[in-house]
Amino acid sequence: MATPTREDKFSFGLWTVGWQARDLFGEATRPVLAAVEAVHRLSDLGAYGITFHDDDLIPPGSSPDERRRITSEFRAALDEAGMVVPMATTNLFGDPVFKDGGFTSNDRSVRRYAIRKVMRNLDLAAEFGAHTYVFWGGREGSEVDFAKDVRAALDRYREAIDTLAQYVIDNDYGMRFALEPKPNEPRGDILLPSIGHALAFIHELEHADMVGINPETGHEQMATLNYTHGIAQALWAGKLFHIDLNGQKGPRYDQDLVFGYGDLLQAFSTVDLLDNGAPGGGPGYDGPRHFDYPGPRAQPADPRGRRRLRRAGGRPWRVRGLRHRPGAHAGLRVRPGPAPRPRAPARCALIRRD
Ligand code: GLT
Ligand code: MN
Ligand code: MN
Repeated sequence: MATPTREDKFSFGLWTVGWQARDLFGEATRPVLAAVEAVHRLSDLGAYGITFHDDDLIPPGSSPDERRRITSEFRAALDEAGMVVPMATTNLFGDPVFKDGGFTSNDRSVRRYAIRKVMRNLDLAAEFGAHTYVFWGGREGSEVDFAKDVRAALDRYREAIDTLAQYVIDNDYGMRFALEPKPNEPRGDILLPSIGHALAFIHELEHADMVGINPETGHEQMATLNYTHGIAQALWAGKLFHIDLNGQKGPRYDQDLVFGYGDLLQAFSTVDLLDNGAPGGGPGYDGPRHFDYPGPRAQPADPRGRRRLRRAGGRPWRVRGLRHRPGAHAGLRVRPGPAPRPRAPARCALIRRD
């Protein structure tokens, strides 16, 4: 097995190694991991860096004194372990205020707050020497298409990134931005869902030269895209500024599972299926088929019964030594049913088979 060394330049998010193994269905199953301890343990394992969201390092609501204490302890741990902070990012998703997004919230005051929150953490990131700043817009999106004007949202997204890029330039922080695409989770649909969308967006920015992307394996796979091709395209565009590597399964901070195309349309098509036999009327469907399986007991036991059955056009059931004839399969008689008509959903579900 390959053993990582500092030269490999692996870094880990405080929110990933410090994740308390809590999912939607249960409470935390791991103890809190202090940031200082994470620094030392990662260093022992051969990592070269550690990264954080503002709120991972400094709990929201901390006083200025607490903030100073936390940052100075973190600084001391980094120096002692010889670790660096190559990247930092902002939590624009945890607080309920961001339920409709940060930069693209429909509420102007939330958009302003989001920009201010990033600026504050840019100051801290610069203090720790970060050269990359990641933007993962997990809440920038919508649950239903009517909830957000996507063109207005993209304008606002662009305005936020332009403003923050200018802030970095004005303060001479020498940082580059990396946008991290993801198609869904936690929003039903997230803006900039793929590497390609993000590249197109960057093209429209005022300081496009200082903005690239931070693609994550699982995120492209969620959209059933080829991650390697995406990375190749990012390289080709000269925009691979950072990269998140991870698998999709196993205990981890987020799920990143490949969900079905689960939107409202499927709810409508399911209702149509139950009401009308198939979504949209089912053009190629020639009606339901009923399978009658009387089972061995239903066979007339005596020869007279069998003869009666033959006269009526039926044939004795043969389960062993299968006798094939059109429309019959091993003990199953198949006959075409009537054309589909609307039925009560419960009945449909129980008796109709195709
Ligand atoms: C979240 C997301 C990650 C991002 C993080 C950065 S948070 O887990 O799915 O891939 O890198 O904000
Ligand atoms: Mn990521
Ligand atoms: Mn992820």
